[in-house]
Amino acid sequence: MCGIVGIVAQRPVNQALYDALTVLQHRGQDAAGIVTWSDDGLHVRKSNGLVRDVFHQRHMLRLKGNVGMGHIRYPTAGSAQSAEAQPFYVNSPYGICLAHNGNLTNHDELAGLLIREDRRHLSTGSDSEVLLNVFAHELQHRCNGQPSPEQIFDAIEAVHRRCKGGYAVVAMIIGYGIVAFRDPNGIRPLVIGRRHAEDGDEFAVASESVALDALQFELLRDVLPGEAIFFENSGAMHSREYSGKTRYAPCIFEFVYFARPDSIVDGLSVYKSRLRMGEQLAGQIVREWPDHDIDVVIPIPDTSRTAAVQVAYHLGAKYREGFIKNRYIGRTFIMPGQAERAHSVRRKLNAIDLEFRGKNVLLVDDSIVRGTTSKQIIRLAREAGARKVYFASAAPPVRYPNVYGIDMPAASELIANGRSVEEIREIIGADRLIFQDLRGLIRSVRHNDSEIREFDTSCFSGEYVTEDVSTEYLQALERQRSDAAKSQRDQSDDNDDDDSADRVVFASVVEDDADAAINM
Ligand code: PIN
Repeated sequence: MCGIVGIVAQRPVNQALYDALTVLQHRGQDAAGIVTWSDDGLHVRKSNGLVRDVFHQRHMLRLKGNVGMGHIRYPTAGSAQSAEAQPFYVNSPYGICLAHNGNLTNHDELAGLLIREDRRHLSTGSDSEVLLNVFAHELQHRCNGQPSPEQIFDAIEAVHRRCKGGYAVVAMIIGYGIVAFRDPNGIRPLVIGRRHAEDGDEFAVASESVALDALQFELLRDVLPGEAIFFENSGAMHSREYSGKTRYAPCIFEFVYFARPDSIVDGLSVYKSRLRMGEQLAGQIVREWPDHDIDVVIPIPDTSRTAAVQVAYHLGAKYREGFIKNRYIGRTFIMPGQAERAHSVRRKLNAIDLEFRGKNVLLVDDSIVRGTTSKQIIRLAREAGARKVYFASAAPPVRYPNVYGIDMPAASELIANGRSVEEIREIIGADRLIFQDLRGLIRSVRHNDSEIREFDTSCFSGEYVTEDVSTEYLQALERQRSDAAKSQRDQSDDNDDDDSADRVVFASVVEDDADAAINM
């Protein structure tokens, strides 16, 4: 999962971009990058690591200009050591920088066509680089001199026709402005914000509205599925809806886990949807298990808290914070590699024994993906003295891989893939296991007066909204994502010490370059 931001302002944007990326950090901790543009050229800083580690005072001073964009990355597929940090850059037909959140499901086919037919060179395996080159190529066809909003929008329509998958994109056409667009199914989120300045409006686009809050921009609206936005450097905003087929089917997993609770995604409050998930889940527990003997409801921090409060309230049971989380350790779900994951729970969570001793506890989590942490947490609860340990998931079983940009394991590593609830219960060692059903989840997220009628629920249902996800594609993904494949890649890197040392030196040279201003 990744986070993106773009700003066109009347004053320097470096600090604002940094602040926005910091607020979006939960969407990826692997790499960060900012590019800005001022009269003396393009300024770039990008590297692997957290926002606070990537940008130092000297970098910030160099990121001059009133227009710029930023990205934070977590690799979508494969292992953590993937292509370079974003934004990516091409210099034809204009200098264009691009960053994206999502995943192209026809990446391989597009990459082949770009090289063979469009005569564009690709230097990484990243689909953001593919998107950038498709966009640049389509723009090249249409523009001769200053690009007009109409030409830019025509190029984006062509991008939509060629690219399949889920994507939210921000791009900077150097010297002209910032472009943003979203896939025709609106899978990945993207919002527009506005701030009134003394000499005109300032605009921003970002993956989540929390980034706008931090910058004190008002949330104007979501970018519509397939819609394209262009902010001129002067501050003028243009937009065009996609003329092709669209569906409004945002990724439901944003609401389950990824987005921050204080974000409004597609007009829906993430926080309220999680409250409703708890309410629905409690209803389901009462229906399926009317004579339950739950003494206390305990959330597995952090995401599940919002739902767990409502589960307890609607069950009429006590709500207690039984686990304390060390806040200086990364989120388990997005830590690469099974081995690290297996060790991480005790480093991350500690139980308060008195909340468990002699009690029948209901642990609530937002979802069960691999089931590895659930299993360890249930063990922790038993060691803390619980009499019975029940487990409830605010989302249905994750049975299928996500192909639209959420970093999920291979299907074979999802505990619910091909297993019944009873089999999962046995593996994780719970005395009882309850999953929210999909209808309950959809009902929780979809507010009555929302215009959103459907969601991408593929990781629960196996139905992919883009309808192009074939068995062959899923098999290739399985080969790429599986832990076995990852550790094989890790091993071949280890066996290749001289080569990797060269790569490090090369990377540091690139880094120095990346710091510098590129004059146009
Ligand atoms: C983690 C939220 N949440 C916890 C992410 C664990 C699945 N996992 C998905 C549960 S946090 S497992 O609250 O944001 O820190 O099923 O893969 O073991």
